[in-house]
Amino acid sequence: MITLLDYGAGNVRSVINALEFLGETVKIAQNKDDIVSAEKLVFPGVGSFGNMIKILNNKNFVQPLKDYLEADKPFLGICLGLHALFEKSEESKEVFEGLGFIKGSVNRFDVDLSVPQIGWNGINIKKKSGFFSNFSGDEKFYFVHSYHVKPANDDAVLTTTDYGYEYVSSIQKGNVIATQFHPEKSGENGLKLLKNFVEDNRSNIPEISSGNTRIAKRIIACLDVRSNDRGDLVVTKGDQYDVRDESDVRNLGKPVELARQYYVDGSDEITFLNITGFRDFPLEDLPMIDVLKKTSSNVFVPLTIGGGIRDFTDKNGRKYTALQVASEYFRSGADKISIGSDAVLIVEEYLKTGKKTGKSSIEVISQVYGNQAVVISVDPKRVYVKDPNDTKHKVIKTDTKGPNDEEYCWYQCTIKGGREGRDLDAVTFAKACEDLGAGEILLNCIDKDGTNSGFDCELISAVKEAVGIPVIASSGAGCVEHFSEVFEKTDAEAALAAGIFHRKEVPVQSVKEYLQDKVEIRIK
Ligand code: 1PR
Repeated sequence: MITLLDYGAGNVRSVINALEFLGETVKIAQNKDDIVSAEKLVFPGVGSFGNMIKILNNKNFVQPLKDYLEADKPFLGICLGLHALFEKSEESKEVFEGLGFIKGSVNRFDVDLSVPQIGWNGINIKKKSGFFSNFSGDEKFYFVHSYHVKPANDDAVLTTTDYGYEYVSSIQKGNVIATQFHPEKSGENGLKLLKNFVEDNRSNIPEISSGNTRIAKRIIACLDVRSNDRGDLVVTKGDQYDVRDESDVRNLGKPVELARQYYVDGSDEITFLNITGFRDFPLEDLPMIDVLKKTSSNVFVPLTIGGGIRDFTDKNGRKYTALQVASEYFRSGADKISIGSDAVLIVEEYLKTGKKTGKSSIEVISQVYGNQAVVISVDPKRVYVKDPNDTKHKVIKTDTKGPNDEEYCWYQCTIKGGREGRDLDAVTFAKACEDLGAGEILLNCIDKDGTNSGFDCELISAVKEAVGIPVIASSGAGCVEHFSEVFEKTDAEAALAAGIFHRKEVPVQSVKEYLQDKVEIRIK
């Protein structure tokens, strides 16, 4: 039996799913006695350090946790569960004391790279440990964080990882282990790691290693989901956002089955977009929540879900907040939520007033769940102009001229699935979203969607240069070469595709095989 410490924020569902998948029984610690009597304790965490310590204090968990750690009983901390072991963190403005089990602090990344670090990175093993039984040390694990631990000495350092510089990515002190990366989201290797912890394996222990680790470019399969005319939830795919054939909505498969397939094929993440979410209300769309629950029970890479995340008043006058919708998604197994239309309206208001209200969905959800959990999905389309002075928007000089030989264009944000263009350009928009607390941009492009003609590298470069958070390039992938092109021509951290995967024209494995000796990627 594993006892799981759920302090009430973030996606503990993923950890429970992974442990149950391994055949374990998981008990949630409800009170301090559950911690005292635990045989093996897992402390997963997402969110912010200050919020976590506050909750641990309110629940009177701090002393029992300290006693548990001092007794050297088996403990696995994940992400914030690692940070909690240290004395303090730069993340909280107020001074909160951590558990102080390890001397040192938690510091923000001070790098010239995108922060948060999101993606699959490697490890250098600094201590021989049964935790890595049957590993070679070359594997990659899933990281998502803006802060990392800085122990006062090397005694407990189990692994290090490079992201701009070398930092500590896991620690071990006796039976207490904690990782910055997420085993529960690290595919088969992550499951193997959890198994080593659960079974206390100590065979085939890898040697101490050194070198530089590198973060992988991510390949993401995206499933646009909606109901067809018969009411079945299907994965669909449009051409420039038009998902209908003469008869019905295009049906390219079942969401849960396809997601599992892409996981097995090596997709680094899975994204679900409820493409009619702007019209319907997700909490009334229980099938979508069911899709998430079922998928997260056997897909162990990060899951993002978007569509309909906004404040909403139903026909009976009952009000729901965007945070409630997002929380339901997180509880059902999502690791990140993505906001589309609502983000455009929020940014318009923010640019008009120059003030953050602290109440928008982007701000509220990132405060509670951390900015790494908030993706902004934007649907821009090109507006061509003859002369840059013809518009107040940021223009680029383009190699793809407009219908009247225009050499300049700007990228107009749209809402409601591309149906409504707004007076806002995608570059300004992305920057404002970052200011408001978003952790990542999912950059679609209506002109390219479903065309198989390659990504819009001009758009991607323009947005990437404007923001310091990761950018996922999306729309237009038609062959394996398009993925190497987007990574060569732009600094995008990830590339997302839909149609070529659903139509089985190019499987995920082929993309990975092709990229293998060209860019850093994760091989399963
Ligand atoms: O506005 O918060 O409710 O969110 C709605 C979400 O649904 C947004 O993220 C929006 O991008 C998405 N969406 C709305 N309508 C459509 C549509 O297609 N009619 N799909 C839609 C967006 C675009 C991509 C697609 C890539 C790759 N899909 O995600 O998967 O373009 O396609 P490709 O590789 O086949 O070219 P809200």
